[in-house]
Amino acid sequence: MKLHIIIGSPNCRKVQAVVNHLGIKLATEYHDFFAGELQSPDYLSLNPNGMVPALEDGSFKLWESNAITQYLADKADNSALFPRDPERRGDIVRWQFWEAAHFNRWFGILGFETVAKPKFNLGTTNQGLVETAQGHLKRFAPVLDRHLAGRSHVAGNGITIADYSMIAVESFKEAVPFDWSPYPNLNAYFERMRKVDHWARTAPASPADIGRKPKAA
Ligand SMILES: N[C@@H](CCC(=O)N[C@@H](CS)C(=O)NCC(=O)O)C(=O)O
Repeated sequence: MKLHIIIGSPNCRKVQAVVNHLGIKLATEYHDFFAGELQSPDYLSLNPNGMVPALEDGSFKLWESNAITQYLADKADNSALFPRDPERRGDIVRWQFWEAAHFNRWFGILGFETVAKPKFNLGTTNQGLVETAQGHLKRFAPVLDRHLAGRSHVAGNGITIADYSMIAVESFKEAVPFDWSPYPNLNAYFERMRKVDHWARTAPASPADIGRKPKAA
């Protein structure tokens, strides 16, 4: 199997963390975002969206990070990370859809507009979009905060693929213009999860590596 990523990408990090957790050995192909490699005809034939992550397993090509986490956990037959029981599975899938459609959608946009754009010279921050993202995050953060009251993890009592999905944008949390102080359960959860070794190991060694190929590659 081969996983296509860019260094530091939140959606790649969630898949890399699952790979670490499962102990799977797979090849990793790094792409240079800034050199436009995700728009090359070769890469677009793998993922027509021109986005990472993407997985190749023989002739099977899979994109969408949450689908990849599910596929890898099932392939490794890891029923702790992604149980077969329909109720537990439904719970996990529900939170993966929720993070992608709501929470991390807007958290990610806020991070991109206010942190990534200025840092990597990717254009002018769209202030209207920033305000829209802040508004949506203010709606969805309390949902996660209330859900996490008295819980250690998003679904069930142990870590699942839903947790790695939920914390995908973790590295932007303190940098975005958003008041997280009303959400103590959410904050404590992020503090716990960011220390999980399988996750922590996916962080770029240096900010200068983000979006670029590793020096030795
Ligand atoms: N829904 C997709 C989103 C993937 C995504 O947004 N990837 C970003 C990196 S985190 C990307 O490739 N961006 C490149 C671009 O938008 O041109 C997934 O979960 O895989």
